Amino acid sequence: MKYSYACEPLPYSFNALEPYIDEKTLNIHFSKHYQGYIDNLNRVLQNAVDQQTMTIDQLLTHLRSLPVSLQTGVRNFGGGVYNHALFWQVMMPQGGGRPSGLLAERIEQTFGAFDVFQKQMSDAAKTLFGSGWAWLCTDEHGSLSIVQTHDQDCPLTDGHYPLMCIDVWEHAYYLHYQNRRGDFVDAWWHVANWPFIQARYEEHVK
Ligand code: MN3
Repeated sequence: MKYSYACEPLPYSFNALEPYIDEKTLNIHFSKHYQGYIDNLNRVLQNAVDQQTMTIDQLLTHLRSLPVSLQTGVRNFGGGVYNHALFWQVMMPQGGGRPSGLLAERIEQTFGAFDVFQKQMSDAAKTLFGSGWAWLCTDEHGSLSIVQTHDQDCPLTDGHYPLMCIDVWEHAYYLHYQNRRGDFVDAWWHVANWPFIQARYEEHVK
């Protein structure tokens, strides 16, 4: 993804993730919140000719080397664009279950068992104070780690490559789950897109 940014179509319909994520929430999340991050990032970069040729990955990876006047805008809105673009992809209708292949092996090696990983990732999402994200990340060696970020901060900025993420801003769940973030996180696993996440891992480590 690169300037000028555009809202690519969601790969499923707004009601496709029900009952786990309701149609109204997904519609507003995508059409209003995500579109807002895109519009704001375009505005931040409208006169930044050098940064317009960088990909969103490059902008976030090299955030601290950008002109100071751009850093807050790219951090908040660029993070919002990248994080959500990944979030839409790590979910699918009739998702859930467990990963297989190399990622499954690595999860078992790292965490002991899939269930242990799932519990730790869920805990990261449930315990994050305020607004932010829980992530499964990897690095250049293929090591796995669970990471929390606040607001729209992106793991790329701290050298982690994100494989999957759970958005725990209230806008991701409040209409349906109200204050019950834990119920949303537990339900989220039913829409996990393991084929995509596995392929992303294998692509990164090859
Ligand atoms: Mn969100």
